[in-house]
Amino acid sequence: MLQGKLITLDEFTIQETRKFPQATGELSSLLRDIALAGKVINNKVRTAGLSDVLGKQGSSNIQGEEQMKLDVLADETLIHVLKGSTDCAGIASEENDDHVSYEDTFSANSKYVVLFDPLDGSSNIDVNASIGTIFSIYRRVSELGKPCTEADFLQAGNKLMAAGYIIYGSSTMMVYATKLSVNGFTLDPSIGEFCLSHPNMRIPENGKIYSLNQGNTIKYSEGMKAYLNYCMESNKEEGRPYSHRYIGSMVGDLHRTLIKGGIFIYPADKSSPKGKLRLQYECNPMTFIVEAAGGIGHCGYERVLDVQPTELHQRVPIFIGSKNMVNKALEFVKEEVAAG
Ligand code: AHM
Ligand code: MG
Repeated sequence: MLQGKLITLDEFTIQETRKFPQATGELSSLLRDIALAGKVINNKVRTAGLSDVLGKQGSSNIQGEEQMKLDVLADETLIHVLKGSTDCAGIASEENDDHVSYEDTFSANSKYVVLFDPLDGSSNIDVNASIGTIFSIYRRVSELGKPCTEADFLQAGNKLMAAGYIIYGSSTMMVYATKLSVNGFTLDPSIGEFCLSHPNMRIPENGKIYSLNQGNTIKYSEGMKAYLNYCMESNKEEGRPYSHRYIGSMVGDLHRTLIKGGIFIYPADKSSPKGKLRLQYECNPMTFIVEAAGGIGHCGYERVLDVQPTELHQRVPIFIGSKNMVNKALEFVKEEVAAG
């Protein structure tokens, strides 16, 4: 905060835009629309126990995963708000089979597309634990004035313009990153605005927490098992074992990792040889944020942001977090990854 004065998300993005004389303000305007959708979703999440929005929807998404009612509500909210935006040519969502192209004149002339996981950590919805919305913004590669195409959504993460998440935790926060910086804004419910609370976030180079679904150990590779052993027992460098923390909500686990340092892993295993988490909706945006804050996101064989997507709902393994911890974990798995 500047001299105790509240800086809203809008004020902040406008100030940032002014640093670039050629900037048009479209990105700021798009962020405002995403923040609006976040506030609407937040409202549904905060009162979920009082309205009929807990529980299963009774349908499955493209990946065969059971949808929760709030997954669907959050998805519909983002699609609706971004359709009304003057700066979004189309969207792709973890919950939908294909991308959606907005075909009105404003949208067709918009230069950005947005990808999102509307409500990540769905298994936590009914137990009131942290969940989140993850978003990515790319400059489209298709011709302006025409509907956007699938190619706009199959860009590598290293082409991202901005990415962020909204965490519905003990407070609601929006964290968003450009290549230049990562900043966190806490929702002040009394004025309905996200206000700058965590300027210029940097992830510690080391941490003391590892985060993964340890119940899957039996399915892990030998390298992964050896790394787990390192975390639990033979971690002499720290003089004590690391602590294990796993919410099972990537946004919640990575928000903690960003602030306190640590490593979050969702590796490939025997039943999910490509890992579980989605490249475009989860791994790319979270890696973009973590790398802009000084950390690393890696698949074990390639930097996450350099993976060229070939399909919308592609999955990749991920090792992400504090630089030194991720590099250490990669030492354990790199030989078997190289051997295929
Ligand atoms: P979702 O997008 O359907 O909620 O799934 C993604 C979530 C991540 O937030 C979390 O890291 C992971 O799935 C947890 O999976 P698991 O229950 O296999 O540990
Ligand atoms: Mg998800």
